[in-house]
Amino acid sequence: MTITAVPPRVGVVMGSRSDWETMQHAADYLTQLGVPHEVQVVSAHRTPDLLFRYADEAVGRGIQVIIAGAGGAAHLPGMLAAKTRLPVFGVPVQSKALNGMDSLLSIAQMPAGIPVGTLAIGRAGAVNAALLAAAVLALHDPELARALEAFRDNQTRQVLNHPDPRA
Ligand code: RP5
Repeated sequence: MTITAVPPRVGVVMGSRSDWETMQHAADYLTQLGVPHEVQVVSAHRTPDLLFRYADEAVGRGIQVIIAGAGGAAHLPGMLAAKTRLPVFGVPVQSKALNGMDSLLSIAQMPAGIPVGTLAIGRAGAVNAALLAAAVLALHDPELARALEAFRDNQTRQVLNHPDPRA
């Protein structure tokens, strides 16, 4: 039997291996929802040519959404967005020096014309980037839409079934 690898629909990229601790949460949620994705370190500063190549080739390889995490002077999401028409969701990684405020402002403050959808700093942003990417893909994917609805129903049930915070 031939096993055919499912081509990735979401690209999860990050500026450094050190971002993985945060970005693994995006990959985990995509896996939970059954969204085929790839994970790669692409640094705007250390590997600018790779960044350009990744952005240039993404559409042709079938990538539909890019999630990009970076910290500090976080150029990666904005530069990717400048080079591809794909939706780019930026995750500000919590930096040591400024607690991620630098990352947040670097990613959020894009000049008009090149949008980056900016999420919260850290784990919440990584999780929500995955959920937002899934929501975009679910517009034309009924199976994924059902998976997303089931995830949300389950999340609601968890809260309603455990109302006492001490228990
Ligand atoms: C950014 O610099 C990366 O996204 C990372 O958050 C930060 C620090 O990178 P390392 O020095 O840990 O590789 O480009």
